[in-house]
Amino acid sequence: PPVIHLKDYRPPEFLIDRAALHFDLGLEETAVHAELDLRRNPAAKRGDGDLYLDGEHLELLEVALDDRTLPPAEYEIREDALVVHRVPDRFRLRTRVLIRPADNTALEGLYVSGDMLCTQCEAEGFRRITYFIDRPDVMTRFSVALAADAERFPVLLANGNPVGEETLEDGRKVARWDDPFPKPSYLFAVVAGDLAAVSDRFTTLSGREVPLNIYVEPENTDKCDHAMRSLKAAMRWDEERYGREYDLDVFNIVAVSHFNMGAMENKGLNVFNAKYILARPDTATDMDFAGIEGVVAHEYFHNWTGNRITCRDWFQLSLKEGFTVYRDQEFSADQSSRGVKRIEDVRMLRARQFPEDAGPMAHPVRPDSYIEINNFYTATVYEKGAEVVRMQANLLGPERFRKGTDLYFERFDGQAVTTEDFVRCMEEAGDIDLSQFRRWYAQAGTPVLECADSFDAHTGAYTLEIRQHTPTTPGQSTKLPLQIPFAVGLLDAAGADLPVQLDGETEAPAPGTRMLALREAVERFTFVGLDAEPVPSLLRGFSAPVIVRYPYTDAQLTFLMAHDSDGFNRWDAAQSLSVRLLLELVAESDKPVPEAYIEAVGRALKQDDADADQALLAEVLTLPSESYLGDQMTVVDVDGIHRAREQLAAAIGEQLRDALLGVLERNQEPVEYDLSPAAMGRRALRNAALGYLMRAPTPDIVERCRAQFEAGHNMTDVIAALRCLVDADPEHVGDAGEQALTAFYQRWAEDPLVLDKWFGLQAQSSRPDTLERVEGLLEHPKFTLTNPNRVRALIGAFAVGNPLRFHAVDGAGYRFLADRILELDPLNPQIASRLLYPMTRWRRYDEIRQALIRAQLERILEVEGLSNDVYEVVSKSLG
Ligand code: HT7
Ligand code: ZN
Repeated sequence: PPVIHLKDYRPPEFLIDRAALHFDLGLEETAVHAELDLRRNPAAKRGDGDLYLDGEHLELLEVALDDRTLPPAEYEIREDALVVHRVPDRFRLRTRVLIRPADNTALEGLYVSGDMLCTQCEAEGFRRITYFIDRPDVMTRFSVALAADAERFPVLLANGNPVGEETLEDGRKVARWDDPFPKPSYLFAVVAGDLAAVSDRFTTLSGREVPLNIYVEPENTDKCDHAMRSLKAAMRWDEERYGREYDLDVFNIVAVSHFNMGAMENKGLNVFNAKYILARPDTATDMDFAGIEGVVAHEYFHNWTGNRITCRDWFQLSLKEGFTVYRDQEFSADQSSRGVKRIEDVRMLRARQFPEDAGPMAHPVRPDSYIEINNFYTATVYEKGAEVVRMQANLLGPERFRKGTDLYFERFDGQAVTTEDFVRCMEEAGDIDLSQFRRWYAQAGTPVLECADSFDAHTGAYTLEIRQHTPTTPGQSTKLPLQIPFAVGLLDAAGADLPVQLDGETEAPAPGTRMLALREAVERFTFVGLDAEPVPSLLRGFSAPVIVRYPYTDAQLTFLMAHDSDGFNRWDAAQSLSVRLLLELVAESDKPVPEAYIEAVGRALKQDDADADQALLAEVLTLPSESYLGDQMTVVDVDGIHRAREQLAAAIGEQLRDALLGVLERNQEPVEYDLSPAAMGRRALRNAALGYLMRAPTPDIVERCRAQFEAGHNMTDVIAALRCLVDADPEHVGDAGEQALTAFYQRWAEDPLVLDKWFGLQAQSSRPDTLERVEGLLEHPKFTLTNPNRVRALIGAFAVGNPLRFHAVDGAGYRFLADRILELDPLNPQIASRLLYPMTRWRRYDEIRQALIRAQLERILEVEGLSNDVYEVVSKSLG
């Protein structure tokens, strides 16, 4: 397959100013009639005189130019295009095509989910709906007429504003929609179905009243409150924080059961994976609620960062995604605990983006080539992209950053632009030079900062030396130094912040954090006015997406964990301490857990009082995941990591039993369910404590756990208890795990999103027979390969969430995954390709496992007719 390069970008030869589309909707067959107003692009070079329209899986019925039906000699139908020969400079093109939604298992273009019809056009799905110039720098005014059977499809939605509805004599209904804002085809959407609306209204800053509707299948109307609340909060926040008002007469959201990703920001008609809309306390966990708040806001924020201003080409994807993730992170931080949100975001970045940046699919935030763009909706483009925007926001400070974003919105409204355009606005409004900073967009790999220090007791000078280097990544062997904002604090012996005064400065600043600007490969900073050697607190607040190496002693980490004024670094010190100990336990299987460690955890538990931030405490108490521990090793020791982590958790559970029981007592669930950050924090802390206690379970603890499960007070508590019961050794809990699973299934068999949890929990169990069980579940009547959520819940959860069993040394896990990928690829290449992720990391394992994984990758690559999606990931992984 061809490789597409950023350096080959050329403006489109033709523009489409207006598109009038008429859909005759049916599940089996839909007819699409398109009327396009085209003109030659004055900014583009003249080509061969032909018009090239993208189109795939379309049956062309008719093509007419300026009302003249074209004979076959005047056009050519290719597998992926319609070429109309020798067209004039300005003309109207009409096409009529047939598409088959019910056969569309790829879920791109127009497809069927349950009884409804819906579309997904990003990135290149519109070409499966009609012939078009399907690229984001062609911005078009769309009007749409939808005709369908009025009984089966009473709700007919498209982008923009509704401009009329009528029912015809034959029982069909026609709805017309007009979107006044020119947009790229990837933001196009239609939905048709027998849907129920949950409605509300929002009054914008300028006083316009906008109806808001969330459309769901009728049985789900009682699960939309949280999504609606989140939407209204996001609308208000965008006005207050960025001065951005909503711009259409109505805002519609639709929840869909079959969806490849989280959600889609189609103009005025956001389409969501039901997982990110539907929630009730008894069906959704606190994490689910937080996910909904974040994704609803994210899609809404795209209205300005993505829709009004869009991407020139797909290499600029982070222009909209990085900025919008930054915006949703800040929104969520403002809704609850800023500190905890930062920890969650960094945890996720380290778990997903750092490994990507160190693996065979590593690419810059602005990639320079791809085979299949769907493979580049990555943690690098999204999460690292958000960090790159965050660094600019921090470099400018809030006021200048706002000036920068105002300038960006004013200058580029209605245009398709580049990350370079964004940075230039920041530069101009911030009056700073970002020329070196731009490398963050172009250079892949996670920079490593090696830090060393020395203290001169005579002069009171403390010197910090920082060496930055970025490991090579595929296709990028030389790396240049980056501009890195590096936040530093210095602590005295009592744990208080010292003034961070640079040599040469006459006045000491107030004690606290100092932002250093790293630019060179090696930088030295000397701080003066110190009475004794300080303890450095480095990269406070995670001021840049880098890895810091500094030879902290255990005592220093324990000290930082207790005293650092920076909440993020208190957590990070606790993580580093746990990582270090766990890696020692991996290396030395009979090493006992040191008392000092248990004491440090005990001290953390003592902080659980009325004034404490329980959510933060829960984060501090959470051990690093098995995969994160693997990332810290030269060769991942799958079994050793699991053993060590279980050993440590059991030691905490046994030795701190009373303190943990105290946590359970103090943080009991009140009768009235509450979704406040404080209540969520209490649940997180209590369930963390329960998790430890269940590692060393006595009958009374098991009983408590079972009671929490049976009480069924809310899904957070139910799932936490169920996970403990399923993972516990039957020697301790008998068949309580099985019984609980059965009860859970009976209660929730008809709720797909809750049932996904049931599949996922079993797939993640560390029990030795898990793979057999997962294979059995493939045959379960409720399992299907055609629903991505179900696939992720069973197959994805096993491959990514169960390193112990997936990486079993007999290679059965690898064979299992390769088989599933090959089954899925013809159905849904996007999902097949995403499932490959754990196998792309094969070089991280021992020789036996390397050979086993490689063999499966090679087996996949030999299959004929592989999708571009799977081909690209497998070939790059092996390459
Ligand atoms: N912009 C959306 C990306 C998306 C997507 C991309 C490819 C294939 C299917 C997709 N569904 C959604 C989601 C977002 O970032 O907001
Ligand atoms: Zn997005």
